Amino acid sequence: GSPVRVAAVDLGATSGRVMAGRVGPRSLHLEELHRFPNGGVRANGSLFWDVLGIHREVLNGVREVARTGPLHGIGIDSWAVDYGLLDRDGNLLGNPYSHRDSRTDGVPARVLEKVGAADLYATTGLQNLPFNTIYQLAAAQGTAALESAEQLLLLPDLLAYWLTGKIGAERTNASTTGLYDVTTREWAVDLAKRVGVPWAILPPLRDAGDVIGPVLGEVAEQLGVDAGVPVVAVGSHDTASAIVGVPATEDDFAYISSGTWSLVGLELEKPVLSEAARLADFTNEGGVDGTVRFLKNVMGLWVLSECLRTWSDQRIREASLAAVLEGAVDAPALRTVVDINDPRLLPPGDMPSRIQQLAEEAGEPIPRTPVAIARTVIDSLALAYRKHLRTAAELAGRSPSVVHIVGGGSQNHLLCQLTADAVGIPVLAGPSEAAALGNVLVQARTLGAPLKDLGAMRDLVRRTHELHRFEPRPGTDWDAAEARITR
Ligand code: LFR
Repeated sequence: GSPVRVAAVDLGATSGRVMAGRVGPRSLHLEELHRFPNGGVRANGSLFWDVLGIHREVLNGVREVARTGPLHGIGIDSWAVDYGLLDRDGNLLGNPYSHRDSRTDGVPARVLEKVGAADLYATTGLQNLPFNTIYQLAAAQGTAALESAEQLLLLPDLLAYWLTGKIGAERTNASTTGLYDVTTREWAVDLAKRVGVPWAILPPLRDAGDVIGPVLGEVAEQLGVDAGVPVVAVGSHDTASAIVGVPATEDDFAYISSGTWSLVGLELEKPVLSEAARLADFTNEGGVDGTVRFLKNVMGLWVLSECLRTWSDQRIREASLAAVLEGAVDAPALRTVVDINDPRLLPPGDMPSRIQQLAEEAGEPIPRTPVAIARTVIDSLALAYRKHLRTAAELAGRSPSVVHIVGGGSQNHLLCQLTADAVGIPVLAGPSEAAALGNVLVQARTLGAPLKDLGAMRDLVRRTHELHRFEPRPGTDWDAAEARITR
C-alpha cells in the first residue's frame, strides 16, 4: 500500500513535540517538526498547566506537518491523570491543575477512610499516588468549578475535543484515574459514588485505534487542511504509546519508559491484583490492545532536571547536563544512595538540598558537588529499577531476559549501563521517541497500514531503529547498597 503520513502530538511535562510520522510496509520514519517548552505555571498559590498555550502549539505543529506533505491523521498523547472541566456550554472551567500541585496533600488518607485501600486496589489496581485523578477530584470537592462541571476530559481528550468537538475518554489514560475498573474496563461508578465524586461528568470510554472524528471546519481552516482529516485515538497516555514503541522481539521482556518519570515493569495480559501486589504498591495500567502494564512509578529524571534548574537559578554555570553527566561517569559508584521515591521529591523546588537532606537522614555521605549529587541521583535510580523489576517479576511469575529502556533517558548511557549492572540482565536502549512512534503506529493501523498487532508494530520499530546494548558488568555490590536504603 501507499505510505501513511500522520501528525503525532506527544506532550511531556517539560516539552511538547509534534512529529510527522510516515509508515510504509517496511518503513517507519519520524521527523520532529515542532518542539515547544512546557512546565507548570504558578498562579494564585497553585500550579497549573497553560493548556490554551499547549493547544496553540499543537495547532502550530500540526500546521507544519500539513505544510510539508500529506496529512492522513492526527493523534495526541500526554502525561496522565490531569484533566479539564467543561461547563454546560462546553467551555473550559478554569485552568487544569498540575499533578505536582500540593492540593492533594493529605487527601488520599481521607478518601481511604471512605473506601478501604484493599477495596480501592481490587477495583482499580493502581499504585497509590497522591495525584491520581480520584484524589484530585476529592481535593476539588465543593469548589465552584467542580460544582458547575458537566464533563471531565483528560488532557489529551480535551485537546482532541478542541479539534473535533467530540467528547470521550480513551481507555489507557482513563485507567490512570483511580475511577476505572481494570477488570471490567468500565468506569468504576460505585466507587465514584462512595467517594462523592460526581460520576456523571465521566465521558463515554473509547479505545486506542478508534476514530474520534474529523477536524472541525474552523480548525481545518486554521490548519490549512481539508475538512475531514480524522483525529485518531492513540494510546493517549504517553506511557501506553511508549510501550507500543518498545522494539521487543522476545516475549519475556521488562521495560523502563524513561522520561520525567521512570515507569518500570512488565507487559501482562491480565492485571495482578493480589494482596502482595497491593502491599508492594504496584500499578496495573491499561495498555493498547487490552494489555496491562504492571509497573512502578519511579521519580525519574525529574529529579535531575530539577537539580539542573536549581543550579542554573543559582548561576552555577559549570553545572550543565553534559558536564555533570561526564563528571558522574568517573565518580565513585554507590558512594551515596537515597530512596529516590521519597514523596518530598515530587513537587518542584530545590532538589540538590533535598537530596542532601535525604542522604543525611539515611546516614549516607552527603554529596557536596553537582557531580556528586548527579551521581547520587543516577545510582539511586538504578538501585530503584533493580528493586522494582525484581519485585514485578516475582509478583507476576515472570523472569525477563532483557530490559528495554525507551524514552529520552535511553540516551543517558551511564544510567543504562548502571541499570544493566544493577538488574543483572542486558539492557537494550532506544528508541528515545518511543511514545511518538507508538502514537504513529496506532494511527497508521487505523488508517489501513498492515500492522495486525503489537508484535508487528514492534517488529517494524526494531527493523528501523538502532539500539544500544549494555551488558551487565560484575564487581559492584548492589545488594549491600539496597540494604543501606531499606535500613
Ligand atoms: C509519564 C506519566 C506517567 C504518569 C505521570 C503522571 O509521563 O504519564 O505514566 O504516572 O506521567 O501523569
